[in-house]
Amino acid sequence: MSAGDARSPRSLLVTGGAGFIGSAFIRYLLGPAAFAGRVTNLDLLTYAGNLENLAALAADARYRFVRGDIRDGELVGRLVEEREVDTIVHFAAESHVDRSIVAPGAFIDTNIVGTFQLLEAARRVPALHFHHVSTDEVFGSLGPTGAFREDTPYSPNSPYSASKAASDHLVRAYAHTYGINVTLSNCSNNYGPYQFPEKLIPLMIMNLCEGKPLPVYGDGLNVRDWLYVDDHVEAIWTILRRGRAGETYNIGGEGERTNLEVIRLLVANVARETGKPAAELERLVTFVKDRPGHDRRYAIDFSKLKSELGWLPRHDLERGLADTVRWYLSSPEWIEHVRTGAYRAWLETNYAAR
Ligand code: NAD
Ligand code: TDX
Repeated sequence: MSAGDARSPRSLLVTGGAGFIGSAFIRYLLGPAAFAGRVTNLDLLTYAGNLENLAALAADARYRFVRGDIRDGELVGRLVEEREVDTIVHFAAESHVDRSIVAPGAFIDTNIVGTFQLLEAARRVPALHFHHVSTDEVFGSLGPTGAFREDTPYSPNSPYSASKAASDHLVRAYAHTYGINVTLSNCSNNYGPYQFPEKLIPLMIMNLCEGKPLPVYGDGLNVRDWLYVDDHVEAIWTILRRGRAGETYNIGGEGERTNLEVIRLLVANVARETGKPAAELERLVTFVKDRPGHDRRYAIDFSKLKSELGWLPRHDLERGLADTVRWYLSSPEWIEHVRTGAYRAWLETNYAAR
C-alpha cells in the first residue's frame, strides 16, 4: 500500500479505551472525525480505566463497551468475530514507569502476554489491520543532543519500556511471519484532560491546587518531549488510514522541556487561574530521591510522519498546558471521584468483571 491509499475501517476494536489516550481516541473518532462505523471498547477497568472519561458517549449507537481482559484469548476471538472487526487499535497497557519499578509482573502479563493474545486473534482474520500504540521509551535515554528516529536501536531501561519493546517486537514478528497488516507508532509523553494523576502533569496540577509538595525526582533536569493528547490521537487516526503497512511512525510534540520548566509553567498557569501568588506556589517544589534508572532525555524525530502523511502537532506546550490546567480546575467532580475512588465503586456495581 502506498501512502496515498486510504483504509476505511468499519468496525474497530479499541483496547484500553477507558484510559487516558484510548478515551481521547474514542471521543475524537465519534466526535470530530465523524466516524460512521462501529467502535467496540475492550477494557478491563484497572485502576487506570475510568468510564467517566466516556460518559458523553455511553448512549451513542456506534459505541459499545465490553469489560474484559486482552489476555483472555477466547473473549478477544469472540469479539472480533461477533463484531466483524476489521481493525484493532491497541492501547491497553500498564503504563506507569514508577509502578513498573515497584511491581513489574503486571507489565509483563498485560503488555506482553496481552499483546500476544490480540495478535493470535488477529492472525485468524485475513486482512485485519492491527495498529499498535507504543512509546518512545523503547529507544532508551539520549544525551544532550539528537533525537529518536524509527531506526534507532531499541534500548529500553525500565520494566515498563522493556515490556513495551517486547510487544513491539511481537507485532513486527507477527507481520513478518504471518503476513498480518500492521502499523506501529512510538510516541513521546502525552498530557491533557482525563490523565490519571500519577503522571507528572496532572499530579503537579492537583498538588498545586491543594497546596501539597511538588515531588521533583533528582535534579529536575530530565527532559521529556510533551505532546497534547488530542494531537496524538489525530496522528494515530492518520496512520491507521494512510500509513504504509508494516511501518513504524514516530510521533512527537516539538515540546522538549526539563521537568522543572514544565512545573514552572504549571505554577504560572495555576497562579493566573486561581489568583494564588506564584512565589507561594513555587515554594511547594520539593526535590526528592531520584527514580531508579531514570532516563535523562527523550526527543523525537517525527519527520517521517510529517513528510509521508502531513501530520503536525496543533498545540504548542504553552497553549496545551493552559488548556489542561483550565480543564482540571473546571472538573472538580472527575477529580473528586478519582481521589476518593468513587469512580471504581460505580464501576463495580455497573460492570462485573468477566
Ligand atoms: P492508561 O494507563 O491511562 O490506560 C490504560 C488502559 O488500559 C486503562 O483503561 C486500563 O483499564 C486498560 N487495561 C490495562 N490492562 C488491561 C487488560 N489486561 N485488558 C484490558 N484493558 C486493560 O494509559 P495511557 O496513558 O492512556 O496509554 C495508552 C497507551 O499509550 C499505552 O499502550 C502506553 O504504553 C502508550 N503510550 C502512552 C504515553 C503517555 O504519555 N501516557 C505515551 C506514549 C505511548
Ligand atoms: O512525581 C513525579 N516527579 C517527577 O519528577 C513524577 C510522577 C514524575 N517525575 C518525572 C519523571 C519523568 O522524568 O517527570 C517525568 C515524567 O514522568 P511520568 O509522568 O511518570 O512519565 P514518564 O516516566 O516520562 O513516562 C510517560 O511517557 C511515556 C508515560 O507514563 C508512559 O506511559 C509513556 O510511554
